[in-house]
Parts: sequence; structure tokens; C-alpha cells
Amino acid sequence: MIKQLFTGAVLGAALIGSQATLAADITLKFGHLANEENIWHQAAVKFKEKVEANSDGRIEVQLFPNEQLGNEMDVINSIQLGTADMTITGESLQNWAPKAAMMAVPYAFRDSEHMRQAVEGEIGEEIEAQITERTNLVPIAWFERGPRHLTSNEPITQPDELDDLRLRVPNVPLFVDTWEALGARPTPMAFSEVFTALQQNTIEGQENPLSLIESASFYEVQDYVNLTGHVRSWIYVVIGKNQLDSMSDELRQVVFDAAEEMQTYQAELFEEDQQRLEESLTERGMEFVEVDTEAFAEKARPAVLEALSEEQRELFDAIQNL
Ligand code: 2Q2
Repeated sequence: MIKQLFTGAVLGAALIGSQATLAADITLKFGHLANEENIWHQAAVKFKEKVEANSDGRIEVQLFPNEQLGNEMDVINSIQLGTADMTITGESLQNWAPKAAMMAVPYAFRDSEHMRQAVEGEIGEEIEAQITERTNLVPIAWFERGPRHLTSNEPITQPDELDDLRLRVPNVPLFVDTWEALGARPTPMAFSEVFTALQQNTIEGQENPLSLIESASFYEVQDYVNLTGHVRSWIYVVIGKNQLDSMSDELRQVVFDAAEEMQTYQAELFEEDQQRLEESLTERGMEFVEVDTEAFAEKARPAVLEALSEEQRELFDAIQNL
């Protein structure tokens, strides 16, 4: 230990003034779409602290909130190319790995516990394996998300009232099919473009969990949160497989351990956050609207089943039977 400190000091002194001063061996660039106050970011900060402390600074984690590294699809591509290393992503992965659609099937999960059983059991394993096989990304933690609700500038309580509403959805084919069947006009769009599109009235609504509605200040351009709760989902923190494979066993373990702590920390924050969000958005001027969720579910269900491929349908049935 003393010898190491001494070597470090000599090396440090020798390198003063040069950029290489005690640089980390590995830098992990971690980009995501939420803002700094969002619990995803707070969890990412925890990961950074743990990794840097437990690797004695050999791994540095650089965080890029607010799509600073690019939108979700761009960051996935960058990780595959090796110019970024980590992100937070979910059902958009169905564009590569069809099983990832199960992470956010409309009306699939009864409650949080039902979802947890799926994620932490064989179903989760199957989804993760296909994600890694098809995208070369490795899920290292999962976060529960709040239910997705529809925001708009008119209250909407019945599918009939959607009346061709121009609605932004993420790059998720299953969401496009579902909202078309419900009677809206869905358009896939990157998250970072949604605020301006709402402001300019290119789109009239969007759907997301309350945390991202707050994170992206949608309350400034949307008046109503229609409590559709149409999707319960989880999301993964992923890292590039090549990046992980290039690490020593010891450093890889540091990453896995920190990911576990991040996951536990996020779960704690999540509970508190869910309590806080409705009040916060109300204070910021949004009105919460009770909707006929049964009517939405009934109209969506045939479209969802129709959209599922055979491989997806098998997993969907397995989820329903949990
Ligand atoms: O609406 C969004 O863009 C976000 O909630 C997420 O990015 C979305 O759930 C998926 O793209 C996640 O893969």
C-alpha cells in the first residue's frame, strides 16, 4: 500500500502539468434522456460514485443527461460503434430484439409485483439474452417505471375522444399499432424533439410516465394528464458487450456490484418519487383526468394481440400465466 502511494505520488508529480495526470484506465460514457433531477440520473450518479471509488479511480464514469450524447437510438448505435458505453433503454430495443417488446406491452402487467416476477425470472432472462445476442448490449440493472399516461390540451376520458389526436410515441412499433387502433394518429419521434413539437402544435399529445413528463417540462405545453395507465414497464441500464469484455475480471465485478447498488437505490427513490409527482405536476398547472380505463383496454387488446409475432405471443402468454 505504502509503496503504491509512493509510486502514485512520484508519478503524479512527474506528470503535473500534463493532461495525463492520474488519468483513469477506462472511461465509461453514460448518456440518457432524463434531466439531472430525474431519479434515473440520481441513480446514475450513485453508479458513478461507486465505480470510481471501488476501482480506485481506474474507471471513470462520465454522465451525459438530457440526450447530450444523442437520442436513445443514436446512443445505442454509438455504444455499438464504441464511441459511447452505457445508456438507459427499454422497449425501443424491439427494433433489434423482438422480445424486448414485452418490457412495455399495453395492459400486460396487473401490478408492480407481477412485473417484478417477470423481470427477475426466466422471462427476464430470455429477454436479456436476446437483447445481448441481437444488439451486443448487456443489461446490468433494471428500473421499474411509473405507468404511462396520455397528456393533451383537452381532457380525454374515452377512446372516442381521441378523434385522430396527433400523438407522439417513442420509436416503438407496438405503441404505433396500439394508438392507431385506439383512434389516435401516432407518430414515432425522439424524446428530445417532443417539447418543441408540442409547443409548435406539430403534435397535440404524448404519453409517458409522470417522471419524464416532469423531467422534460411538458407541463409548460400540456394541460391534462389523462390517467390512462396504459403501459407498465421497466427499463434497463445497458453497457456495450465489447466494453465489458475488454475489462479485467476485477473491474468487471466492480461494474456489476455498482450496478446492483444503483438498482437498489433507484427502487428506493422510485417509491418516494411516485408519491411526489402528482402533487408536483398539479402545482405546475396540470389537471389530472380520470379515464374509462376499461374502454381503453378493451379497444387496445385485439390490436396488441394482432401485432405480436409468434415468439412475442409465447412470452406474452407466459407473462399472463405468471
Ligand atoms: O417516451 C420516451 O421516449 C421514453 O419513455 C422512453 O425512451 C421509451 O419508453 C422507450 O423508447 C424506451 O426504450
